[in-house]
Amino acid sequence: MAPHLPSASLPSDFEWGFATASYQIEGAVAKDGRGKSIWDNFCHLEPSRTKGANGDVACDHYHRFEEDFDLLSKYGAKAYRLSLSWSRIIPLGGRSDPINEQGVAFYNRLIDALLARGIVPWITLYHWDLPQGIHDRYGGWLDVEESQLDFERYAKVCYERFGDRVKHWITLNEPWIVSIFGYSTGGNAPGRSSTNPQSTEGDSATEPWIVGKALIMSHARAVALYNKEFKSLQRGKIGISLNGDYYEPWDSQDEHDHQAAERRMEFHIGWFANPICLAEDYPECMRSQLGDRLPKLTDADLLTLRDAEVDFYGMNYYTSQFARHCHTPAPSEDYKGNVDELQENKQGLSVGEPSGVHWLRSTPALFRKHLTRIYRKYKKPIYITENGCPCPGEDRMTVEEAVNDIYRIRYFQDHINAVALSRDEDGSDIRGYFAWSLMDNLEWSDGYGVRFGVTFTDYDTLERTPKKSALLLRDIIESHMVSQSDLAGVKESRI
Ligand code: PNW
Repeated sequence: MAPHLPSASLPSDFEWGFATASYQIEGAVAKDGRGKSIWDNFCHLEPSRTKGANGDVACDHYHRFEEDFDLLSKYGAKAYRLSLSWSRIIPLGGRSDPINEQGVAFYNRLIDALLARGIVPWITLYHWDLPQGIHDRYGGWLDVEESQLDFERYAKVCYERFGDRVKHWITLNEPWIVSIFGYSTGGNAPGRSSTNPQSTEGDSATEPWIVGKALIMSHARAVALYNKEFKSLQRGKIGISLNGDYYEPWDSQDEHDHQAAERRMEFHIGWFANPICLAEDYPECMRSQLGDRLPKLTDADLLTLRDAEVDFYGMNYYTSQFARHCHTPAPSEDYKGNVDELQENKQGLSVGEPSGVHWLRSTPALFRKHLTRIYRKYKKPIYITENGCPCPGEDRMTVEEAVNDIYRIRYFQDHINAVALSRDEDGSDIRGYFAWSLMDNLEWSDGYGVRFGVTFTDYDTLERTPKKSALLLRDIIESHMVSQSDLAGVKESRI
């Protein structure tokens, strides 16, 4: 049988590796002077809103990072995306609060251990773990002015302390999830909501939009600072990671559903990408639906955004859905842009094969459409900063069963092929791919049941066991790194 030749290519300098986030893996929450974050408190609420789980120990990565980085080497990773815990570095979070040298030393150890193995560190400054100190002081992200000054100073400390060795920065992870899950549905910390019976405080009609502006401007200040004071010396690159599904019309014959699909993506991505990538106002459809609930971006804000040009668009992608227009959304759901989201279309066709978590079905063909749409709209080089899945039934599997993760292998193959196709056939500039995640970890409000890792974590013994996909990702990616002339031959023979 002829060897399988992929239909599209990736360049030999394509960046790839695995991703994690501090609170999901580190544990050691009270060690070496770390301050509390809003996730520490949220995970200890009674009754539990995280299936009884918390990050007190998590994967104990704090004490086991050498072993974990040996796994990265074994898997052949070129790069590794990690996040910093703000409250390890500045325990109370604020711009006049003291720096915790032991926290800085921990991240220096991580960075040096990666570099010693020849692995490129990609650092996310904020992956959801806001210092509790500034939440208590002024409401955290609810205070647009205060929070951006504190985030800017935190970013500055990180550039000063780590920027000699770190050349890839991501300001924020998924501001959409931070705003909507944290302040509209209340499913994530700090759990504020006026539509969630478990929440005691919040206003879902206004708070998420205020928080969105605080995140946009915090990002902008951190990038503007890097571009002005650090870039020429440190020669690094900086961007942001945005999540967002691709949407197809539920009824392909209905023009309203076509508009609903586009509007849904504007509410998901344009909300952040218009100001951040284009230095423009929010999408028009948001302004017309939300009116004054959406805080204005002033001329001064837009000037700061202009000084905050990003080097890349970090894309977190997991799944896609169908969009159906609706005229009277429940107030708890108007953040979707007056759109119903469905996993089957009008004909009953599923958007993709179900995974081990209800919200995720495997949708590689729509991933290609998504990549191409984002590249054409925002015109930035794209790095996929998260992509992955749990296998069906994996939450109930033994380690022996879980390591045979055929669904995940197929998911990676199909999604990486979509990356290569969007590059080759549609001309998108896509430069890297990070699989989520290096190991099973605390899946936020889903606790430890949902397993996204390529490494199995035994939460009793903390033993790690590589799954098959961990060892195959390199082959999957390298199989696309055929020489251009080979590929031309393949294409020729198809004609
Ligand atoms: C991302 N959704 O969050 C986060 O960046 C990770 O920390 C997380 O572990 C990973 O995806 C897997 O969930 C998301 O419901 C959470 O569409 C939920 C959704 C999307 C992304």
